[in-house]
This record gives sequence, C-alpha cells and structure tokens, in this order.
Amino acid sequence: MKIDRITLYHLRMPLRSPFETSFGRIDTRDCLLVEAFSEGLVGYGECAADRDPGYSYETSATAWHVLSEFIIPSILNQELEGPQDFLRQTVSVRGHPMAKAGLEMALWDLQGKRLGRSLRQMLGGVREKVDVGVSVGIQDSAEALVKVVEGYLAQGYRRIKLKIKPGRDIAEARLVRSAFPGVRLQVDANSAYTLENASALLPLDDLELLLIEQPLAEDDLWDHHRLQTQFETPICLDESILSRRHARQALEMGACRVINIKAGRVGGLSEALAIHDLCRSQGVPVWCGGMLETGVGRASNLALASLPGFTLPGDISATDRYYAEDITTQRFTLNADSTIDVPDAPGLGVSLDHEALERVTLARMTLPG
Ligand code: OSB
Ligand code: MG
Repeated sequence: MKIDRITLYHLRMPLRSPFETSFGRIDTRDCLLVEAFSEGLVGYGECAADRDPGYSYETSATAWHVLSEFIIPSILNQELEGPQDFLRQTVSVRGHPMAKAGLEMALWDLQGKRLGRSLRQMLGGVREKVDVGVSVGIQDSAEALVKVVEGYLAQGYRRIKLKIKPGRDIAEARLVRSAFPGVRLQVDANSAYTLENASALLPLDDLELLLIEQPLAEDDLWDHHRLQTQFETPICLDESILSRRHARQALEMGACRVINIKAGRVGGLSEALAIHDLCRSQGVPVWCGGMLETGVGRASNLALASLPGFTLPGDISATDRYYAEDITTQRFTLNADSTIDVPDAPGLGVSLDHEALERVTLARMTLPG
C-alpha cells in the first residue's frame, strides 16, 4: 500500500452537554481527522488527542506537529506492508501514541476498502453488536448526578460509569448505588489520588462496583499493586497502559485485574489487538474505553469491542449522547438490550458528511503541500 497524499483536519466538536472529569471540564471536544489517499481510495482515521494535556501529554497541537513534521513525511510514497506493520515503521518517533494511532486507523480503513473486508472481520471480531454503557461526568451535586443517571437508564443504558475525584466520590457513588441497586456500576478517577489519600476510596468496596478505574498516577504501576491488595473490587488501568509490555508488567505485578483498552492510547489497533490477546490468554477481562470520539473513532471502537476478550461493556455510547451533529453520515443508536451494532461495510464502514465536517473544521493541511 502506498499513500500519495494526506489531509489533516483539526476539528472542534460542540458537546451536547459539558463533560467534567477530575482533570477538567469541557464544552467542546477537539480531535484530528486524518484523510489518507491511496491508489484511488480514501481512508479516514481519528486522533483522539484533545486541546488540553489533561488526560495525556498529547494535545491536538502536538499530534498535528508530530504527524505533519515527522510521521506523515516518513511514510508518503513508501511501500507500506499495511497497518499491522505501521508501529514498527514509526519507532524513530518516540511516544506520541495517539498521533500514530490516528494515522494507523486510516491505514486500516484503506486496507478494508481495498480487500472488501470490514474492520471487524480484519481484527477477528466475533460479535455483530456489542454491550455498551455510558460514562457520566461529574455533576453539580450528588442529587443532580442521580437525575442524570436516571435519564441514561431510561434511554436503555445498563452500565453506568461515574467520574470521581477527591471529595466527589463516596457520597456520589453511594447515592447512585442506593437509587439503582441492580445497575452495573463502575467509577473512574483519571489519576486523581495518591497512595496516601486513596484510602478515602475504601468504602467503595461495599458498593458492588464492577471496577475502580485508574485511581493513581499514570506512571505508577507499583502503587496500583499496593492499592489493589487493599481492595476486593478489581482495579482497572487506563492511562497507565501504553503498550503490550505495560500490560504484561501490570498483570505480572498485580497492579490491576482488568484493563481498559483504547487504541489511541496504545499507538493503534494492532497494539490494542496484542493487549487483547495477552489478556485473553490469561483470562483477564478487557473492555473498550472511549475518548468522546466522532463517528469515525466510534466505528473503530465498535469493531475492536467485538473481539472475544471484550467481556465487559464498553464506554461507547450512541451518537446523541455526545453530539447533535456528527461528521459521519451514519449515526449510532442504542438497541433495546444496551448494545450498539458494529458496522459491517468495508473498512471502518462509515462515510463522511463533508458539509458537517466543514462546520467543525478549525484548520487543515495537505501533505505533500
Ligand atoms: O478516562 O475513560 C476516560 C473521555 C475522555 C478522556 C478520558 C476518558 C473519557 C471517558 C468518556 O470516560 C468515554 C466516552 O467516550 O464515552
Ligand atoms: Mg478512564
């Protein structure tokens, strides 16, 4: 496969409601769209880096820089083996997994369109629809949170994730648990605690949570191990796992019992697949995380989540949970059984709404210029 030309788009998507986590509150979601032209076909990829370095050090600006100055020039007009080989071809660029993953996704889309195969088929997915839930941001009060959760349950979501931070944790989780005793519930701290203050979370152990996601710093596998020994509830790692190697070490150390897989965070779908395979071989459950993607990234997440080891519901909600208008012509909807259908057309299986894309584009650049 040879890439002749790539257009990068910097997008700013207005969210339907603000999303607040332990690292901040946003009204709009930035991301990059990668449009790759190859032998008469066009493939799309989404780079999940946001405007601010709150979740990760990568931002839309660093991803733009690394893609346009280094990664894209190094692959244009080269004979590429395909998406499976892409990470190896970018070893000279240290880090920046989200930048790499944005381009890798476009290569998968191209490969699928060339071979007439869906991303699900290429990855080895075994499900036509996947179990999903909703990630609920921090609200103004615990009572307001219960109302918001009630709304999502009424829409049919059967798994709820609550964002927490110090001081906005136990009371919130307790109130939601007592209002909805049977619901599948989990929490995500996005690294807001330290080993010293995480003992405040011990009461969570009585709330029958599916898991506690990323309580401690991203570079702190060892303290996650120490914390896991204090909890019955499985600890799940998100930010800490940037590669298959991190996943292996975290499991060897007992730093977690569950892993949240996001292709963006680990440098692409190939590495995500490798982490899935490793966890599956050890009987460790995984689930597909989300980054408030557009329809492009959502299609990719759905295909990934159709792999057999994804045994917990993903953070993949319907389009209308995020955006009034999306950049794909397809809108994803929730089925009555709290699932979303996996696209089955070639590649990602989505097409772009170019007028909608224009409305959210802040900047674009075509290489070679
Ligand atoms: O930690 O899982 C996270 C969104 C942006 C950045 C990090 C996270 C999230 C979410 C939202 O939890 C998941 C979704 O896309 O619905
Ligand atoms: Mg998370």
